[in-house]
Amino acid sequence: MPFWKSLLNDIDFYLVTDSGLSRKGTLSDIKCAVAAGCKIVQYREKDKTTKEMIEEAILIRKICGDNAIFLVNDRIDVALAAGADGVHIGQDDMPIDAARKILGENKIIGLTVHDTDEAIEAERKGADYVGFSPIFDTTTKKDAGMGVGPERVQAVKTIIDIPIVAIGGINKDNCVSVVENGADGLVAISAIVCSDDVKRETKYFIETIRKIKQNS
Ligand code: 3NM
Repeated sequence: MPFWKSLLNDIDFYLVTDSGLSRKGTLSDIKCAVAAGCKIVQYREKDKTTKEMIEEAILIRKICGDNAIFLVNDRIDVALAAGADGVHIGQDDMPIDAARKILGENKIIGLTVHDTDEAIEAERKGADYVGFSPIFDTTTKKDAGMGVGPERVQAVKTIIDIPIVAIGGINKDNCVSVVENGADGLVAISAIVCSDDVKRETKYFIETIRKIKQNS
């Protein structure tokens, strides 16, 4: 069984990288987040060449080791070249069935969904988890649209069995409501990479999520 199966079923905090927003650099962010206990990292890079991405992804693979799941946003080629554990894809990227053909059964495919119909379809087509978005307004992804609010997580959570992580505008002030509404995990970019202490902020999210889950 791949090491990531148990990590994915016990998900809490999930870091997505952003080299444009990062204060200390993507590799530093990942090192600090993994040291704080982050168990899933998605390398999301829009401005680098394929060669640069593969070189960086190989380093990320080493940092994550068997302690954190390592996914690549969108780029199946980069994921395979670097030995990543899988990919995260959007509704307009390569369809899941095509991605599965390339990646095989032992890699993770996560899909962004915006409503219950897309979530049902994602599960039916074999996604390993869904990223439900955007929960709150965000400036990190310009075309994300308006936040739908944390209450909408409940509707998605009740109709699918695969894990659901929530993304979009999540920060320390609003994260509790998202978990209380049923998110298995929380994803944040700016709340982590814009901070001057990635380790501290990551720990805060992990502990907060765990506490809410324990009490529910
Ligand atoms: N995808 P932050 S929102 C990468 O709605 C991404 O699909 C989104 O960044 C979507 O935590 C988003 O800084 C950015 O708001 C999330």
